[in-house]
Amino acid sequence: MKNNNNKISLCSLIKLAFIGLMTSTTLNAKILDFGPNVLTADPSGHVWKDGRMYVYVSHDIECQEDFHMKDWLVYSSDDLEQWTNHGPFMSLDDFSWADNYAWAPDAAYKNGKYYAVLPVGTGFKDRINPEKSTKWMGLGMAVSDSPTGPFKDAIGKPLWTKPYTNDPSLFIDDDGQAYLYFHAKGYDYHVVKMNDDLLSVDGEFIKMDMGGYTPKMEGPWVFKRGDNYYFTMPENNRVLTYYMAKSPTGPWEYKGTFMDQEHNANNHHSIVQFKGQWVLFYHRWINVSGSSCHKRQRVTAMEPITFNADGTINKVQRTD
Ligand code: FUB
Repeated sequence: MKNNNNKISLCSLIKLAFIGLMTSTTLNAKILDFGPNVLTADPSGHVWKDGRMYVYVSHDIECQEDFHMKDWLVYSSDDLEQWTNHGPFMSLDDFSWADNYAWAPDAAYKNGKYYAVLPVGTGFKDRINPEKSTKWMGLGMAVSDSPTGPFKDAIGKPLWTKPYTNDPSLFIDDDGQAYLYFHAKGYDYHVVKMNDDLLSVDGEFIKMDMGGYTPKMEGPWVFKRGDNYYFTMPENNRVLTYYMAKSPTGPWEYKGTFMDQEHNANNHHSIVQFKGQWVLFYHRWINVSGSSCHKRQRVTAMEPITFNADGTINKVQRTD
């Protein structure tokens, strides 16, 4: 009996050491060098079947007064050190029904095709007199044979027109079922199932049980690790917080903050596993060297992210 116990504890120790090795932090946290004066935000990281990391980003304009962006960029890497610039994978010109607000992209791979879900809009947001605003946003669905494009607007119209929607997160579960989470005033914390073609929705919006806590948010990101599902978000658009659940539609249990806010400015992130290491992509607001702009601008950054034995996320400190 004693011997058996000893064996078990030795086994456990070896297992723990192995898990420790598997989860050890080798990633260098950094601001990603996407080339001189390239300003990017809202990173959506994905590892596709070739094993490379692809990061789809919004493309900020130098010293922009508002978020009137025009196109999206994609970068890829085999080591998270050297990044290949694949250029814009789509722009507003590719949508006949939208002419502004090329905002936070997401992407998915299904049935041999790559999909991009892209928030775009029309009209004007009057920040001084909001009642005069005419701005509207919806989700475009684009498809390509390659992860880097060219992508084509696959339905020639928004996925839906009401509610006004942006910041999509497209999650595909192990059984192939796709779920679309998004930011939409009055519809945050809803999810909709996608049909197998990823170009149409299957059923109604599902209002999720968030355990009674539904603060203002945008930019949700959903992922799965082991048998835990994570619904993560910039709470109040700034602090990265999360919920956990045993199903992609909840019920969700709020777990708190994993990254504090910086400069009282928005954040937008994604979390993805790459070669055994979990990675947090997010954006920072910094004074960009070589730029003539005298205010902080957005750049994509990454940090390693680690988990406790119970699946909870350890708090991430921004690396200077
Ligand atoms: O980049 C435009 C908007 O700013 C995004 O959609 C939000 O998540 C925020 O990052």
